[in-house]
Amino acid sequence: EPTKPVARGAFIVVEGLDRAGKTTQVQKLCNNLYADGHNVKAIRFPDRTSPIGKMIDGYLQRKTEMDDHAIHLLFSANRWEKAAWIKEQISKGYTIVCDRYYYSGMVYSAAKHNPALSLEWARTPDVGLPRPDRVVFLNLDAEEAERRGGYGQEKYEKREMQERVRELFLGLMSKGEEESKDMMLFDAGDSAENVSTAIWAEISKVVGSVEAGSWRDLGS
Ligand code: Z5A
Repeated sequence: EPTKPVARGAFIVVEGLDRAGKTTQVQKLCNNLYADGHNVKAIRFPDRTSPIGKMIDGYLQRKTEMDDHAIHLLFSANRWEKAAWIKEQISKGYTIVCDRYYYSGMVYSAAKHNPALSLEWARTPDVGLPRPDRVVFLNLDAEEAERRGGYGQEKYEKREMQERVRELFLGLMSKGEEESKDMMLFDAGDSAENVSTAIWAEISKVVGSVEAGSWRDLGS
């Protein structure tokens, strides 16, 4: 159980392209939060361990084919199966740091250029999920991403797809809706240490406000 009484924990999402350093930064942020005395838990989407997650994993590894809408709904279901747990942990005072969320869900599906699958359609199944207190968006150009070890073998790991995803992410930030208000852009091309310092400067304030009860309610 958490050690110090707080209004609630914060819900922080880290988003970005393949190789932008999400895993690296989630780890560093959790370490900083922990060292600063906060109760913290890290999660990631897709969560490949659940039955739905295993279907997603098979698709990403090109072992199975799926209709674009069907796989989109599985990614969303994979978040819904964790939603009650996220709320419960936050209400107990744990700050959750989450590697990818519905922002990835929207932009990766919309980047497929399937005319029957718009960004608006892609948002719909995730409506009602816990809204993050802050979304850290790690911005990196495609060339730099490629320099970081090249793309792997998974479904979306191609340059053209990554460039469309990046444009759609940046588009989300300028839409003036809920998503854009929550997102904050960080230059992921800097050293991992500098990126981590910049993220900490912002997120430590957010978590402090949330714990003190002076942030909005979760989900509102
Ligand atoms: N997807 C979707 O379509 N719909 C959804 O709803 C969701 C996801 C949730 C799998 O995601 C795919 O699912 C993904 C989106 C789609 N497809 N793509 N592309 P995933 O999260 O499981 O996998 P990933 O995005 O490919 O994660 P990753 O490869 O582990 O990337 P990362 O976490 O951003 O990077 P990293 O592991 O921290 O760092 C990558 C390398 O760069 C590593 O060698 C580091 O040491 C290095 N690195 C990190 N930071 C730096 C800096 N600052 N400088 C230099 N080098 C660095």
